[in-house]
Amino acid sequence: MAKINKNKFKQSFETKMYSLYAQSINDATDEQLLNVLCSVIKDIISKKWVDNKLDSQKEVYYFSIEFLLGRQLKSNLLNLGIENVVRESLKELNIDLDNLINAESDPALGNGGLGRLAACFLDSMASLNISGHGYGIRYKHGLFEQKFINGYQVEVPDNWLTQGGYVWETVRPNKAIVVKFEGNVNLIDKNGRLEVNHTDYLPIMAMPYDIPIIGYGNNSINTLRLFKSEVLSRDFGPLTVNARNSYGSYEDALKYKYYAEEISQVLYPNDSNYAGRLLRLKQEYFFVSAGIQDIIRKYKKKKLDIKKLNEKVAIHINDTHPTLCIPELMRILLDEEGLSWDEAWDITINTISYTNHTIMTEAMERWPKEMVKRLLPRIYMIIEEINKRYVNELEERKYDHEKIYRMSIIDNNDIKMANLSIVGSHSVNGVAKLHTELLKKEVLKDFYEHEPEKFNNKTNGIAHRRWLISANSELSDLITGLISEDWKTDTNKLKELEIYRNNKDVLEKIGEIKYSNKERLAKFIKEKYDIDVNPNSIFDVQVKRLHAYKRQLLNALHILHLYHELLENPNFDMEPRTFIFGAKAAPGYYLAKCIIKFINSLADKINNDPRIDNKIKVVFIENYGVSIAELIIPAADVSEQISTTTKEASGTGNMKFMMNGAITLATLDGANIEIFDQVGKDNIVIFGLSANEVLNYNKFGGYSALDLYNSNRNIKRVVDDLINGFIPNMEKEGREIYDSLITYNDEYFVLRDIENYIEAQEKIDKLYKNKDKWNEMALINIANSGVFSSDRTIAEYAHDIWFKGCEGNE
Ligand code: GL4
Repeated sequence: MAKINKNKFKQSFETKMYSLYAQSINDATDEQLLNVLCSVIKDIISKKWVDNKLDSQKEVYYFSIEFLLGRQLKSNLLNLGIENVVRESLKELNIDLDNLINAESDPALGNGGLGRLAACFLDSMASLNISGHGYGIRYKHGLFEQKFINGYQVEVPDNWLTQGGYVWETVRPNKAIVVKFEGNVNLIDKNGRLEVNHTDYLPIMAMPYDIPIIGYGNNSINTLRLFKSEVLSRDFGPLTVNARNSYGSYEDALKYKYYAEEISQVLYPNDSNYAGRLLRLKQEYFFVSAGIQDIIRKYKKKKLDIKKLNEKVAIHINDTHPTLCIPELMRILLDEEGLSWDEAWDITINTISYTNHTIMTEAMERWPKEMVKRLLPRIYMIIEEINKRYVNELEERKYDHEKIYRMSIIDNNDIKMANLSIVGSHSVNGVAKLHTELLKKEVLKDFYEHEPEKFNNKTNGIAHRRWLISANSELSDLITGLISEDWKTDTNKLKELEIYRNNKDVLEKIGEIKYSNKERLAKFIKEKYDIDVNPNSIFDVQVKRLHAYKRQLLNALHILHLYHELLENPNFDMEPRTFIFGAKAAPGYYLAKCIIKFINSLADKINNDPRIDNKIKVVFIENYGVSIAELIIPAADVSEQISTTTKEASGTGNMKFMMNGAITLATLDGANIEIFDQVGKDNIVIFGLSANEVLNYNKFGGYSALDLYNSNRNIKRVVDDLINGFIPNMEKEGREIYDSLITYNDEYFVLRDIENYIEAQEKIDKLYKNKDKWNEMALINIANSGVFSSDRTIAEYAHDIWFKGCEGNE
């Protein structure tokens, strides 16, 4: 832990204010105060933020095209153990720390679960003393800001680098790297050795921006290195002798500048959906090549033997976006280090490991051969060779042609990135038990049968420091008071809470904390949207990306059903409910946008209908992201995890809610299954089709949404409301949703699961009526959430994948 005293801190703060802004504290804006504070903290950690690891320790490099960090100040203070001293010192200077915490921009360099997971993993690697670093892209614009105008989603560009930079970053021009695009490649035979001559390429500079990743209470500081793309500075002259002359004319120079800067300009806003655009491919190769070159340069500086790379370096690829790590590492080992194919291949496979995050075909990356060939000529050659050798290996096994075609890396048109990832790595993992089983038995069956030893499961986890200690400090303090502080570094200890399951005082306290978190959220909703919500109502929350498979539509149709029940029978017995949504839709995803409009129109109608006596309120919170999640999740009573079974690989929001004492209402999908296993059937509410039922429908058909609609009154009533004007201002959108359900036979089984979902919701209603019982369920959930800390996940990655066979490295 960092040691600071108040006087010294205040002095440093004042000095820094003068040196940065030449003004006094009294005249400073919150942004300036924040800058000063972060700068002082950076000074405190700077000495430790050098590579002080022993040379003998293996390093892990986590490549991810997204890192959804969230604000850093609070979590840095927590991890350094200096929040209280800093708070008090600032108070003496008349500054409120919370204002500065809220003034920090929220780097939204990710879409959803996949990017947030990468951020949680960084936190856990540092906290577990693993020398583990991230590589990614410093997007100028992160995920768009969402606004609602007349209930429609409107996207506004994100501007997280408002003041030209980010408070936590340090730019390192001396470590910039050249990445080569396009051009011609000639192989020249030099006395039996092939020399590779890449000419006329476009050199792009990858400028590293480093962000410190601070471990919890252990003095360990790792690095997240994000690359910004720029035109080449003149210093690189000798390194780029064969480069295209991009400065030939004024026009050429402008074109070149545009080409270079475009690469790190904006994050693709798709979650679980493959964009397939040339620019995206450029982004992928850009950060992969820069990262791999960086690793090799560092490694060689230590004068280590390149043939032993995998003993000192582990490279992990977060889904297939960084899969070009495989041919890029091969390229360097072959062309620059002069190794033979077999030597290079052995090192590559043993260094690289891969996580698959989805089984949905629309998310599986495939790059057109021609595109890759033109943009990355040498990389294409290497992939072709990998494929050729792999197909030979499969033919030797006498597999049939169809199977070989399925398993090949290149087919008639495309390069299949998942296949390349599996073939070029030593470990392939899924992100929850069911997901890994589906990979092994369905989606990647051929590969599993071919090389079963590569496959393993690593159920996701979350940074409990951010999502419990920091976001819900009252609950965290209560826990510490009951079972001591040890749970903060060993979340399995949360289990000890179970002895309080019948302790009325403790249960009441849990209820009180939840209530005060709900009040805090209600206040926010009132201020922002002028909607009155009752903290005594059930806060029923679904926050995540908007996607048909996540079934926000099911939730909304159920609300509509309840509304009808209330209208038909004003004495209908139900606990008051506040349904809270938060979700961004990909800008090009029309159905998702229609669902947003539907929910907003429904909210408008219900919230303003005096007949139902405030029994239901619907609030769609704009611009869902990490910061607002920290306010919403601690206030939830019910956690909606209602994806079509088999579709949600894991989910991680589900874990955050559980850890904060919400009751999960879920299908047996993704990690919901493991939550069920932890808490037992009495402390979770389950509904819906099983995985096998969904798989069978998908394989053999037999589902008719129209039949259900015709035979079930409840279903007919809510589906008709989509198009009969009952909910105003959504004619077109209602029709679109109606068609997805009826005309296109309800791909995600919304209508098939709705009756079951209504019953499950009735069960929630009944359970909530008994407050002691409800709080006991909350306690059991908290007590059994320890396994979902990303510390556990990372310890497993380290033990089973990254450090396997390395003694004394963990
Ligand atoms: C995702 C999955 O959809 C999600 O279930 C999972 O929790 C997350 C992290 O493993 O990865 N896959 C893609 S693609 N986006 C995701 O959020």
